[in-house]
Amino acid sequence: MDGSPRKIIHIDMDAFYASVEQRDDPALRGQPIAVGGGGPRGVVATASYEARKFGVKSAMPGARARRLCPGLIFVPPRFEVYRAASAQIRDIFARFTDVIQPLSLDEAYLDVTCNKPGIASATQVAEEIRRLIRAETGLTASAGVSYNKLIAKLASDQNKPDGLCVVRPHEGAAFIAAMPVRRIHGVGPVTARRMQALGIETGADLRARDLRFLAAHFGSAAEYYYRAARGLDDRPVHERLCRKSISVEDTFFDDLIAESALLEEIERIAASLWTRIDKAQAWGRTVVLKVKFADFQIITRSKSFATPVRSPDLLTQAGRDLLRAQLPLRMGARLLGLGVHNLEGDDDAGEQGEQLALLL
Ligand code: DCP
Ligand code: MG
Repeated sequence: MDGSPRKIIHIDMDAFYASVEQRDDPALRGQPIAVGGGGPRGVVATASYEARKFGVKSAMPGARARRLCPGLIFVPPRFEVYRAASAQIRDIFARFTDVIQPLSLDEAYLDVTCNKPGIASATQVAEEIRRLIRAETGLTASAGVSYNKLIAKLASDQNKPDGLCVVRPHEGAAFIAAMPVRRIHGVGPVTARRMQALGIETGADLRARDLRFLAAHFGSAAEYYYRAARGLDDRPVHERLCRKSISVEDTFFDDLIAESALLEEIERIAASLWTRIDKAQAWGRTVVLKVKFADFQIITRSKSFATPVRSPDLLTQAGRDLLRAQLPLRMGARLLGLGVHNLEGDDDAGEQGEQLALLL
């Protein structure tokens, strides 16, 4: 550290897809809406704040959402419109800095330590960006302003929607102490459950454990958690790395051997993978299954298609087929994973890849 803290902003659009739909159709304004499939197998991509009051949220099956909120209006997604809005906000970011790291269509980190207009206050930069986003896109964004990525991202969520939250260097440690650990970037659902089993629920609980304890339980991630618990994070804001694959995996408390349990698990993993694929708007041609056995041996099996996999059903089917080909397993599985590789660019994302000639 050279003594002068960085100035990092995390910007995240509010109820992004839903806000775009409400912007473009006045009849939807003030209404509980869900963007996504309303059919029997559909999933909610996002919900308007009016619908969230009923408990409707991202990744929820459409049927459940309808039960929670009987008046819910389902709107089919229009990805090309979301991409256009995303390009507009990125254009606004670029007026302030070139050090931009988009995380998805609606979210990015910006390092504004040195910014193009030469504005000294990062808070002022964030307010200016929010103002321009509203003026040019008709949408609202929330911003977190802090001295690192970890805290800026947590902060942008703090006063949503249309909110701003600033966490200064001397406030960072206390801010993290109050956070549930599952909200800390890098603590996935599996790690969060393991931490919970160890009595670690909040940042303060995490901070109370020493590095040796964390290393014994979390291996190479221990140092990151140790520093995060103290509000420290040196990760630089960088341009999006070219993503090679997207995957989801889950480690089980008890090894799984029953075929029904394995198939049920792979379906759950496929659903969660689809959520990520959809959010990243990145589709791949190759579906890869990973199995880690009780003896830690890992196998991967893949299946490639002529065109990218663009439906959750096809993804689930491919996962199931890959797994079925391995059944019965020679011993219990301690981990299952599913991923897609051979990703394409966003360019022809609108086209539906229905002709799925099997190559392999
Ligand atoms: N998205 C999705 N499936 C998910 C999560 C998100 O398709 N499981 C899409 C729809 C969202 C967009 O990505 O509009 C941005 O995701 P966010 O998590 O930022 O959620 P929102 O912008 O919708 O709401 P918030 O106001 O909480 O940021
Ligand atoms: Mg958002």
